[in-house]
Amino acid sequence: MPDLAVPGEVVSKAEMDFFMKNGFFVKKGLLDPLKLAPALDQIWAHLLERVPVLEGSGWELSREDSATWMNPQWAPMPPHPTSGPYQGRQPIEHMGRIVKLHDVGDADYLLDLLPNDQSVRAVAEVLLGEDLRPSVRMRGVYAVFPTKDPADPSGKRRLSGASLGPHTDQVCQQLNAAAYLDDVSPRSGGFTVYPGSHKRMFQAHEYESNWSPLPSYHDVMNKVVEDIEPYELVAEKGSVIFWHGRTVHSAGIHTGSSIRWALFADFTHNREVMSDEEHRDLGQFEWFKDAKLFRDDWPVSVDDMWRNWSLRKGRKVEKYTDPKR
Ligand SMILES: O=C(O)CCC(=O)C(=O)O
Ligand SMILES: [Fe+2]
Repeated sequence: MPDLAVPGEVVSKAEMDFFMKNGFFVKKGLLDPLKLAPALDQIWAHLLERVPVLEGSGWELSREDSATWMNPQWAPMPPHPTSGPYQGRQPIEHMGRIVKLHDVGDADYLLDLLPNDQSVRAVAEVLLGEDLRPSVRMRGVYAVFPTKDPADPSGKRRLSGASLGPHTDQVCQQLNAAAYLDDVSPRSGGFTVYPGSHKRMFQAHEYESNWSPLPSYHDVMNKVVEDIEPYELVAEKGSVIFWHGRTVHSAGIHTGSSIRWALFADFTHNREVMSDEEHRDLGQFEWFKDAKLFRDDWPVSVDDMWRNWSLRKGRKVEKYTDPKR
């Protein structure tokens, strides 16, 4: 995307307009490099120690030898727990090209790097509101490894990295952030969005933020994928992508040879939320996201999707009225 930043402004008018029109924008170099470099060292060490490798595969991952990054051979995933604190999702997911380190989502060094970093939080506050839920966890580190179909050494046909999986996320979606921990070049797994899809998907829900798809949801989604050209976010390390929670998105196509390292976080208004039990009853228990369902949410407004955002007319929303009133 064009660089619309204005020095000295947390979010420029042009950035805000771009975000409202397209449902996302990128802040380049937002992360503190002094926190970023040691964080990536720690993430690598954690991944090497904790993610199990397929026994007998002979594969050994090495940070120093990028040739070992291709076609990772992880051990089979155990089934996701059906009850308990990790219901629905193992703390680490390792499936082909994707590794999701949810287990580090509450680590201080990562909370300090992204959602609790002053510069990052300042952007979220200007967009969404000053009174945001304190960040105690993130989704975690999502790595996309390079893959190549061994049957086609030319690399033209890639097994798992060659297609997109457009979707929107569940639970409560207001403002989300993806931070690149290393440079992401074209066709290397960059987070991919469907510009403008947030407006259509917003209207395909009953409520503003809580997961509440209308019967039209799937048709609207199919139309988005048919009509809108996906936009792959290529950016250098330290860049942070902010996206509206209803924006259709996907992990990117990856026909390159590097690892796409990204950290994912959620921002929501600091309002009363449902209990874990209520989330379980609704089939919306996602322990690894800091995106709890609001106890009361506003019905979607047909004519003002930004009515509860601080970016609206440049005004900051500091206090929220009870939607029931
Ligand atoms: O890793 C990515 O780029 C996308 C991940 C994602 O969309 C998700 O897990 O919901
Ligand atoms: Fe997603």
